[in-house]
Amino acid sequence: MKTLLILFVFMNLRPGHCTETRDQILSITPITQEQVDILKNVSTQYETSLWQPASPQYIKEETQVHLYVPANSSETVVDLLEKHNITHEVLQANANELIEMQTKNDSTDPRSGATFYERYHNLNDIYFWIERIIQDNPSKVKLILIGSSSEKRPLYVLKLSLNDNPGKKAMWIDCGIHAREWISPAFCLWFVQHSLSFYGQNQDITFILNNMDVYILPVLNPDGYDYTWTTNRMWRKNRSVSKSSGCIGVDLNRNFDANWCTEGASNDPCTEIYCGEFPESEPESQAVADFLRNHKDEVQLYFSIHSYSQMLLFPYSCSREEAENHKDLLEMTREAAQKIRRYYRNTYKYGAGSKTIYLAPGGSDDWAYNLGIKYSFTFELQDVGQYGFLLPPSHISKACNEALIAVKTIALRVIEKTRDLARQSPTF
Ligand code: 0X9
Ligand code: ZN
Repeated sequence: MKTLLILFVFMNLRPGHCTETRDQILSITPITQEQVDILKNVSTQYETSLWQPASPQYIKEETQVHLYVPANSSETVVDLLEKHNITHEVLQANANELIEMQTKNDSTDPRSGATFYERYHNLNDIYFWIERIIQDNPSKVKLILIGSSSEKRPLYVLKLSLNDNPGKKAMWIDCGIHAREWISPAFCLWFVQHSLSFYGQNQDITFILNNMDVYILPVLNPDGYDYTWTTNRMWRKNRSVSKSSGCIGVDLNRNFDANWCTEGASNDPCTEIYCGEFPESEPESQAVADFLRNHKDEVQLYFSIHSYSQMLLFPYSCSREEAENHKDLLEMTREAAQKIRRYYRNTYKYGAGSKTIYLAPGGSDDWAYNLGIKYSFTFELQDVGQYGFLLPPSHISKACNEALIAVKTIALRVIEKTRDLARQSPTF
């Protein structure tokens, strides 16, 4: 009986003998240029979604590629890789299950001890959350409507102002510029909750909020985010319709006016890194740029939250040039990465974007930097690819705490530095 049972289990586990093939996440490492070309081809010609890098143009030899392969193309894709001897391994054999886990809002499940902030939320729930935060904290949080998306959804910024110290500066945090990076909006919610709960309790957050207001945009790309909940979990761009091609979406992190649409972006509307018709052609990027232009004397510190790959990046990504305060930025991210390692035993890379990840022009961090916000960062949160964009809800708390300690470390340093500067400048 036991032998029969083992035989039965074995037969059902044999590749190609599964009752049902599921969506998979593959990690593929091309070695030769020929393999690179084949892989570029596979990722564009077959129904797949390239996770890492963001576009086939960045695929290079001896660098891991993460590819989401839907069940219906998995046999063809794997056969092609095998035929050309391209090294690959399965990171996730059942991505559908991961998607289900992320969307199941198990507040009704009594076994789940997860709090609101340890779950992912759809756009409507986030709008409701914003409303509730404002109602519950009328003296601490203000709601600012900075514009609307291309499908006319509101773009709300929360202003946290917990203290009325005169001449207070501010930091900006945006989340969800890329639709599929769900841990990012989760972080914005986490940050607000942490600030409101621990102001007056935790020394660092109290000091930061005594010296800075915080502007938080929880979902910069609401149309894209909503689309990942309703239709395509792998969507990256916004949802504006290109007149010329009929293809949909602009990569909002290629649409800012920082070496716009040069190497590392594409003018093809059908690609994932389409830069748009002109800089700030999209209502979402324009709203952010307008707001920051109007608050540039106040905002000293800029954060844009992405995933995945565990990196703390700073300008420039739009060129190989070094930022004028490169040393300061490097030191700040080094310290933040060290804190993450010490407190959470996790490794984050850090450095200028163009050298640490890839050349990618038109990004919000570089644009904000050039506007005069000299402390400008992009964080890529967890993980490094095991789950990628499908990071399970049980990982939210650790991922957010890591990002939180990095934000706090950098904010404290910025306050310290700008205070020194203020002391140095002559008083009349
Ligand atoms: O390519 C991007 O926009 C970011 N990586 S992601 O995988 N989340 O898409 C990196 C952004 C780094 N900064 C700039 N390119 N300015
Ligand atoms: Zn991103």
